[in-house]
Amino acid sequence: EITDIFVSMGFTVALGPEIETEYYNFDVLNISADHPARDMQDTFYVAPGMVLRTHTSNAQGRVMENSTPPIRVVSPGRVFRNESIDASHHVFFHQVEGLYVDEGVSLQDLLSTLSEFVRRLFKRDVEVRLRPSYFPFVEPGVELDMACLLCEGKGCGTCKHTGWIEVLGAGMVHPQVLRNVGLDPEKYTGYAFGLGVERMLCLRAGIKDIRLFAENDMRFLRQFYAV
Ligand code: 2U9
Repeated sequence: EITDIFVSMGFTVALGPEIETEYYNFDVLNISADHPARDMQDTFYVAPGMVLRTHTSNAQGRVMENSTPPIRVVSPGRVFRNESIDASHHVFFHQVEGLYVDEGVSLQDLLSTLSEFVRRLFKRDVEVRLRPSYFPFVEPGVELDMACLLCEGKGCGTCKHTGWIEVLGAGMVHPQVLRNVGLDPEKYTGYAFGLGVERMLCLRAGIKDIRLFAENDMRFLRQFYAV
């Protein structure tokens, strides 16, 4: 469903490998060798210089190296993080990461595309907002919130009485990332975004524990698939 929405907006789908070089998982995305995300705690190292990908944006360095703008691509798939497992964290989950690079791409393009995406995924005309955030591969970085689906912005336990729910991360592609793949940041700009698939389904279906997705309990899975 998520990739269908983006494909209908003109994105193509690019897949990457689950076992990845440090270069395409980290360096090309401006995550320097001393960045906390490189820490052994967060990343499964499987051989010297090789990791289990921590995000599906590992696919997008190669896409940018091998094509010329306009580039509109989404990358779905499984990712791995060396985390303590709890109701909202798991050592594997799924992401869709997206990228749009061309001349004149703006933060307004990001906001209008992602707000249309949220309306279509959640099947209602929900209000969204951007909030400043930080990711090493974008500048500025933002998080996109939507008005709480349960209380519609009034404030309740689900939204911790803020009226807003965090949906996804995004931002304008960092000029250094463009340079890393041979694109001139004076000529091209881009936006990028990333979302957790299980998180989207938790929000849409009211699921409170991400561990349910990994337990192979047919009573849980049957709700979502015609089996
Ligand atoms: C390129 C450059 C930049 C992808 C992005 C995010 C922000 C983000 C997380 C959301 C929840 C992953 O599943 S999650 O833990 N992702 O917040 N991802 S911008 O940025 C890119 C991608 C590719 C070349």
